[in-house]
Amino acid sequence: MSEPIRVCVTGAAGQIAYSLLYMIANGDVFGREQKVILTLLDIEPMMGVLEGVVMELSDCAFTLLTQVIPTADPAVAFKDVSVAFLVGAMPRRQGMERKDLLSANVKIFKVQGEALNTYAKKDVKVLVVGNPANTNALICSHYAPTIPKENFTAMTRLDQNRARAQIAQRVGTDISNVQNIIIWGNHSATQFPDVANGTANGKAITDLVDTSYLQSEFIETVQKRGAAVIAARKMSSAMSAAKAAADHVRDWWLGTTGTFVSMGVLSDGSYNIPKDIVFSFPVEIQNKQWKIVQGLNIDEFARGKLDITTKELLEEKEEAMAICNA
Ligand code: NAX
Repeated sequence: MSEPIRVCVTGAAGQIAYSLLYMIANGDVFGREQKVILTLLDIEPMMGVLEGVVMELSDCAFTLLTQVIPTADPAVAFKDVSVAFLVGAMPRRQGMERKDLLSANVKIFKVQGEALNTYAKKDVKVLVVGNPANTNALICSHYAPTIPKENFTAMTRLDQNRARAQIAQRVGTDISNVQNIIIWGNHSATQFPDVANGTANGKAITDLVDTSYLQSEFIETVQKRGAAVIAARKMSSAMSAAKAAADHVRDWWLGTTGTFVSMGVLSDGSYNIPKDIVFSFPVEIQNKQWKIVQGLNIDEFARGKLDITTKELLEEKEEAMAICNA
């Protein structure tokens, strides 16, 4: 059994954290041999609720959970952390413009970037879940200049998992037989779920499923899945978002084997995506380092989709920077 690592979850009194904390403490993310100290950050008014979460974590009697530290102070939450799940963000309220949401959340991620820069370990791995996740990750990294830029990632794994499940159902096979579906771009309705390199039961998905479905209904179903869950549940995706966050960080920590996964990472210009936006690419991971999968074919249809999501990310970046510099 190795020394415990410090892991921070923000938005710890919220819905996603409620499922995510269980998975981390149970060994589903860092393995069954890795002890963890959990630091739980939320805002001051939520400290009472957070106390209840701490009680439940205690009552689960997790053998890998060494200590739990609830706090409203980022300096305490980020102190010496090896991994940070940045889940906490301002939810979109009725009547709120997209711009207002961006403004509120960009400010949160600026503060948290600065705090990570000061208090976290220099090799901290950061996953941003809170929306707009890609742009929040960019801002967070911008304000944490002493931490390598590749250590900031945004979550598109939920979109990948949704896409994989849709194809498994369509083909009539188990999820485990479906591989290498890619989410390109922003975690938003402009994302491009792409099966061009994907396989089901070892065969090309494009040979098994008709193109008209793949180029329309499939893409829209994945893009709008979050809204469909809200319409049915009256609350946003939480269990599936937590599972995706756990999948993302587990693969980052323990590596991938022979298949690729999608992560929002800082673009290096691969696939002609402009540099310096956080864009979801297919990646492979070894020794806790991700690498963008190279050499995949991008046809005219795909290029059109990549252009749309790129444009949105460039606009978000410009708005976010203006807010930060105001
Ligand atoms: P909840 O509203 O249940 O929880 C959010 C928690 O964050 C609250 O407890 C709130 O007090 C806390 N919080 C707010 N500001 C904070 C701050 N400055 N520091 C620390 N904590 C703070 O939302 P939940 O359903 O858990 O969703 C959290 C975020 O995930 C939202 O931004 C949501 O849009 C985003 N999502 C992102 C997904 C992705 O795939 N990237 C999918 C799921 C989810 O929609």
